[in-house]
Amino acid sequence: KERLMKARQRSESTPSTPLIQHRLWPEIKQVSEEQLRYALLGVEEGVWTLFAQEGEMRMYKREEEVDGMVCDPLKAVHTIRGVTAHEITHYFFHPDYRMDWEFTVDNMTVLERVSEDCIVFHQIHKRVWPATQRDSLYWSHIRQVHPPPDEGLHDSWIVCNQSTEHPEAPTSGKWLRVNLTVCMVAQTQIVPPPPEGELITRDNLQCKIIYCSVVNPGGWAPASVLRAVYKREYPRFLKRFTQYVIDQCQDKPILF
Ligand code: 6CM
Repeated sequence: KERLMKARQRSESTPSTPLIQHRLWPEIKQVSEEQLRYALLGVEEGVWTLFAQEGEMRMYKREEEVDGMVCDPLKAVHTIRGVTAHEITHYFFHPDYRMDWEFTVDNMTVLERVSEDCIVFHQIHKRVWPATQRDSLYWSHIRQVHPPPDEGLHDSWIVCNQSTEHPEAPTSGKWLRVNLTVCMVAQTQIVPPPPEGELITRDNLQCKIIYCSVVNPGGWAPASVLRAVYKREYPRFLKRFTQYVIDQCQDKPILF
């Protein structure tokens, strides 16, 4: 039974064939694996500063500037109940739901559907006065984490977003293009386990979430305004997004 389960997990975490054959695959593989390692590293004291905390949610940042532009790495950890890692990453990845929870975006376009597990997006972000409006162009990849997770975890999934280029959306004079590296790692725990012989219900699900982001604003933006916007918007985003997934899932069968 154990061997069968391992084989199933191995095949589920294999990227799709169209993705492996795509020009972006070597980069997607390398960045996603690197992001997963980075997300799981934790938040070392003295390196990361806690800037927001509410319930189980903790948000940390490191203040960093590149060529005078604020590029503060952000790491957030959260635990929610009643949903699985697959459900969390499914709603984060799929374009159908993006505009339901993503309030910092004015417009989203799917530029290329590479495969069921990879999409190239173009987004126009809401303008923040007095700065120029920004856009972003990135590939987004979803996968179950392989090898299977540690003891105590049922399964783990990741979505990784990374800036890229695409002939259908060259940079224009209209927007400044941000450069982003974002990942969301989610891990299902069965807590408390159901009584012997009973099926798992949503009352037995707990999901640990790690969200990491590094955004280069791509051109001049006042540092104090940018940091104030991030301090307000990132906690808003994570609270809104996780509540959205809980609401979407409550009356649906569990998606493992
Ligand atoms: O990860 C998040 N959303 C994903 C889907 O949209 C995706 C997008 C990341 C965008 C990252 C932020 C771009 C910020 C652009 C505005 C810069 C304003 C500069 C002017 C300031 C004076 O990964 C959730 C992103 C939540 C962001 C708060």
